[in-house]
Amino acid sequence: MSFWTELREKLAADPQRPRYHFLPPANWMNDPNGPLFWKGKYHIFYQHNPYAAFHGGSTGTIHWGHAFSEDLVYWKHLPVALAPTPDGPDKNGIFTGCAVDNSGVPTILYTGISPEVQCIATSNDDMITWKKHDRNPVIDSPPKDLEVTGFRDPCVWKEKDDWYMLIGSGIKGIGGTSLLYRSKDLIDWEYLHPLCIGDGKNTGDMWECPDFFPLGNKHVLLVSVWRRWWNFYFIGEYIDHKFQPRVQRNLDIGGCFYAAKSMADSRGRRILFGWILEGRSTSAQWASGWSGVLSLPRVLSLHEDNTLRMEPVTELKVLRGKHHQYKNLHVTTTSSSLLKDIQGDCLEIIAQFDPEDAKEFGLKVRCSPDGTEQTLIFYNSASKSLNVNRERSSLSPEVDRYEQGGPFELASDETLKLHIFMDRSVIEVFANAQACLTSRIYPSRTNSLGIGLFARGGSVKLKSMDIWEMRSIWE
Ligand code: DQQ
Repeated sequence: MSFWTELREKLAADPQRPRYHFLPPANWMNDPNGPLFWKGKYHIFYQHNPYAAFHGGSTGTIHWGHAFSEDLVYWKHLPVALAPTPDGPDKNGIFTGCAVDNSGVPTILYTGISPEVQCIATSNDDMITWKKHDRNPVIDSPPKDLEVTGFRDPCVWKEKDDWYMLIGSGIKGIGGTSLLYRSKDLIDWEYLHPLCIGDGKNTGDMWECPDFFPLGNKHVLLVSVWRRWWNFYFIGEYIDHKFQPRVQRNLDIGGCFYAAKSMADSRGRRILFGWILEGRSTSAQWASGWSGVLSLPRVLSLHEDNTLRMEPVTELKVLRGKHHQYKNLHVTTTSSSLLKDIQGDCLEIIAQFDPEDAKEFGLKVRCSPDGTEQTLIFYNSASKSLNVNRERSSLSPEVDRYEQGGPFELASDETLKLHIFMDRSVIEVFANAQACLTSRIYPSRTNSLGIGLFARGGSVKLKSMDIWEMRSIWE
């Protein structure tokens, strides 16, 4: 059997590999790159090592993988879009960037390394093959008068006749920033100024993967904080090419969601994707032959309090199979049994709780019958936080066990709606469309499939719970 056939069979049989989240045919992926709605199709590129399940740093391993979808649910793989050119400015790797429609010419702007320089490539066959520009790199160094912590991940948009570009960066000793450039033709760029500068202590000293777009009557800046694995979003006013952030929040409180990037589609929606990181050792990733998953597409809109509303795209409903429903259950400290007629590792769950006096309440998922494996997804009313407890998620020594979560506050008398997508090792939670929490678990027992409800320090009422068994996107 050939190496690739053997790998494909191994991946198909892997019980941890998600079935309805996009991921490459094999090996490594990290950041989503250059999402673009082009001729009725959603295109997504991604950081990809096609040869093994590790990143490889600046050793020339990182390419741009490519796929498209007609509905944001079912994806088709396309050939690798960009590979390092030996002796070119990207010989050590094709890092993150964006894609734009330049009057009918799909154009990618990306970072070549090392050193970090900005490059451009175009396609004249509807994005199947790409030609790198002869004048690469189009920006060969950071602004001379700045001492920067990094210089990568261009994000480009058009205003009237001018193109604007943000480059992820940081000013040494001050904090993360996004550097703003302007161009008439995407080739010759003039440096303007930092769009805004963070405070290093709170928001980190290097902002990777900036993403900047209008939403309602505001603008949103997304940044990924280098080495901290957090994405912040800032909402504020964009006036005279300066951005004044008014609101700052964590885009995902789980800790397994990074390098978020968005696109606008023909329905006027702003759709967000992120890289779902692994929660297992690097040796476990190498041995499995795959690493990294794309998040489900999230629709962003502006909440009345100027924070983000985040919801899964409604197209995902086509994946719903068998339906189970529960209503009006009173959950107390002693109700610990698992639900009888439902179990699974690929489920969509919508649970609505009316909090009573419980200090903590929520769901237990991926439970083995004897409880040796189980994962808790819960609200803590004392610390006002949403969390995933992975202490007993797996018997394997190779996985992360620490709790994940962060601030999320219910108003008094507010119902908690947890919209949960479980896809084998992936958990994505949307709470009241206001907070998202992405986590990873790797149960080791084949019978860790049970679901239950729990309350601690009081009781809670489950108003309703709908569960669907989810189909695979690849069959
Ligand atoms: N990943 C890319 C960089 C980016 C980082 C390299 C963020 O371009 O800054 O794979 O995860």
